[in-house]
Order: sequence, then C-alpha cells, then structure tokens
Amino acid sequence: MTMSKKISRREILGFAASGLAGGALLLNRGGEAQAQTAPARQRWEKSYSGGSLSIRPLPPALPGKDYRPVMIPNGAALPFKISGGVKVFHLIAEEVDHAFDAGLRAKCWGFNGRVNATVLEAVEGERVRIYVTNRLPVATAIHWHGFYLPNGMDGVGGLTQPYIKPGETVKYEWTMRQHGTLMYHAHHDEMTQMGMGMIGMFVVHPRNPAPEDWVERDFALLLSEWVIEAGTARPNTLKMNDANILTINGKVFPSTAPLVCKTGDKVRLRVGNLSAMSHHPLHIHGHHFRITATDGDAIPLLAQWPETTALIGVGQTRDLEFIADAPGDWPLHCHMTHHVMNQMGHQFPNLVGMKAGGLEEKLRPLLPAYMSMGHDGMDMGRMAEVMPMPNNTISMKGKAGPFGDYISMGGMMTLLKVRDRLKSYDEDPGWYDHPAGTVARQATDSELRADGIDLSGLGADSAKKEIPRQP
Ligand SMILES: [Cu+2]
Repeated sequence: MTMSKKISRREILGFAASGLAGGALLLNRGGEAQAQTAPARQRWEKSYSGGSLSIRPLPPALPGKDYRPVMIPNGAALPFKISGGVKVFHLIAEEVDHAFDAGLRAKCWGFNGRVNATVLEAVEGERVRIYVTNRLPVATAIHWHGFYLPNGMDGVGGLTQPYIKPGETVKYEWTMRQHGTLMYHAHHDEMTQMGMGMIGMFVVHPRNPAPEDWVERDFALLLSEWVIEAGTARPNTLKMNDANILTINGKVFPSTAPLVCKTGDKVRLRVGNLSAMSHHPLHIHGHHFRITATDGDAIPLLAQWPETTALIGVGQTRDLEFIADAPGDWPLHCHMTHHVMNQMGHQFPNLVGMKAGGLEEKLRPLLPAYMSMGHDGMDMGRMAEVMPMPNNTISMKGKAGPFGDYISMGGMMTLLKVRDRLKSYDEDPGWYDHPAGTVARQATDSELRADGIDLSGLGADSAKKEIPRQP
C-alpha cells in the first residue's frame, strides 16, 4: 500500500463535524500509520470476531485531540500512560467505603477508589495494556465484556487464565479491532464479586468518526442492583433476587448527578446493565430516543426506530440518542416500579383499599411511631419523615422537590436537565423555571363550570356513585 491514499470526503466531514483539529487528522495519517488507517476498519467488518489478530496497531489516540472523552456522572475515566506506542492502564481491584447516598454507606468492592464508576476509554486500532492489581482478600479475574481479543486475554478465571490471587498483578494486552460501548467485570465467583461492585464500563471511540457519530453530550451510565439490608454495612450477595438498592453509576436518586444539557444538544446515553438478575426498561420523559447501537455495534440508520423505553438486559449495552429540545427537568428512570425505590422490603401486607385507622390505634400503645401503609397506598417518602429508621439507611424514596412536595422516586433514576441558557455543563442549574401558564395546577370552580364538569355528586362516598359519562 502506498502513501498516496486519498482521504475520503466522509472522513474529512467526520473530523470537521467532531470539531477536532485538522492537524490531528494529518498527524495520525502521517508516516507509516497512514497505510493502515481507513482500510483497516473495512477489513474488520467482515468478521464476527474482529478479523485477523495480526493486524498492526495504530498510534495511541489522545483525549481532547483525537477523541472527545465521555461524560461520567458520579465517576471518572481511568488515567493512562503511553509506553512504547501502547496505551497502558492500571486497574486496582480493592475494597471501597462507598456512599450510595449521604445516608447510606457500605463496604463494597470496586476499582481505583470508585464503585461502578471507573470507566476505561480507548480508541479503535490502538493497542492497550491493562495491569490488574488485586488488593481484595480473595482471588479474581477480569473479563473484557464484548471485546474482540485473543482467547487468553478474555479474563475468565480458571478457563482462560489462572486466578489473580490477592496481591498479584496480571497483564492483559490486545489491539482494539472495534469501537463502541462495552463493559468489564469480575469473572470469578461472579455472584459475590459482581454483587460487591466489581463492574465497569469500557468505551472505545471510533478512529474515524462519521458525521452522525458526533454528539454534544455523551454520557456513560452503568446500571446495577444490590441487596443491602437496612442497618447493615455490606452488600448481601447471597440473596439472588429482591435487590433493594438500584443504582446508576453506583448512586441512587437523589444522589445521582443530573444530566445537564443545552436546548438543542444532540445527546447520547451509553447505558450498560451489569445487574445480577434484573433487566431494566429505562424510560425517558419529554423526549423520544433512537437506539443507535447494541453491545457496541452500530445499528444502521434505516433500522433504528423511536422509543421512550429501552429494555437494557443483563449483560447488554444500548446507545440511546436524541435531541434534547424540550427545556425542563425530566426524569430518566427504570420503569420497574420497585427499581425507583430504595431498600424496599417485601414483608409488608398489602393494605391498599383497607381502612387501617383502627389498626393504628390498637398498635400505637405498643409502637408509638407505628403508621400503617393504607388505606390509599404506601407513602414511603412521608413515612420516612415520621418513623425512626435504622442506622445507615435511606428512605425508600423521596427528595424535596421544587413545589414543596417531595419527589416520590428514588433508586435507579436521574434527571435530564435541559436549559435554553446554561452557565456551565458542570453545574446543576437548579430547578426548572417554568414559563407562565405551563404548570399543572388545581382547577378553579369557574374553569370546571365553563367546561361543564360537575363535582357536586362526588363526595366522600364517591366510589359508590357513578361518575356521569361524557355525552
Ligand atoms: Cu429496573
């Protein structure tokens, strides 16, 4: 192959759209790297396992120059060094005293001081070397989930490598023959180790981004679930279901950092799910998105369809893209109703519809703080305000909202904050300032009258009366 390969219009557009300096483009194509760049990816696409392993690596790419790093709410990217043309990472598996929320801490296992929120980033074509040091009291192995790599780098303890024993450091190394949203996690005694938090995201950027790859806001969000009994300080990894802490990047709402966007921004949510047992139907308000990639592979434009809820199965990643063109504070949350609660227990009898007032009176002499969950429903947020809670526990849901009432959600939930004017992407812009006349409020008598709605018959016993049908 000669040095005279022409740069295609698509490649130029890709870099122009990405806002990167043309100099970086030429630099990457200078010297001997030039002959390998663009055709390489086309060769890789012919294979279901990344193609030939003997491909020559491209030079390491740099953040801010050759790619734009992802945004990691409540987390950070793992730093790297470049050594002999290879990108070198050092991942340290260790115990972390982790705060899910101000009120709830637990001794978890994670990487480099963080739980669920240490993200590795690489670029297609480069060679990576990842040292994994085990500072846990038990053996482990780290699997690179969704990657094309030599079998011996796959990180399955006992199958493709010996375990990494406590105190040992193991070296993984391979050349990135793909790009996309991928993950990594412990692959030894998974139920315990992943349940303790040994999971993370691994984002590989394209070497030659296409114009449609460009987004203004590119968020990495890892979903997980935990069992932490109220009052305890360690996850219970033996429980196989009934997870009671549902997290995004290791945090529960209201401690999840909001996703701050400017009106009109193109947004990508890279969502991965490494929960033990639960698939999460992630739902967004106020917008529709398209699923643009699954498990790191792009979906062709014509095959994408609009959704407001995407099911992220255990072990899967999905890239969701949309234009944030509706200003406001919009929930982004799992639609499983128990997954937007914290430390939900299942010992409560269902008291909905039951008049429990008498029961309360009988129990109060024995339990002064007793408050039943009936008869309209379980008001868990309010309950937390009046009932004493065990140490190291958070309320099942709730945070003071902008209208005086609390927001009755918790757990796997965050806020998409879209604003016309922003001081900074890095600051929470506070609550949305609604334009006049755009907030739902109590209807006035004159409004009801004008629209022919008669509430006079709907007293306390309204359930017994038939609501008049519309003509
Ligand atoms: Cu869920």
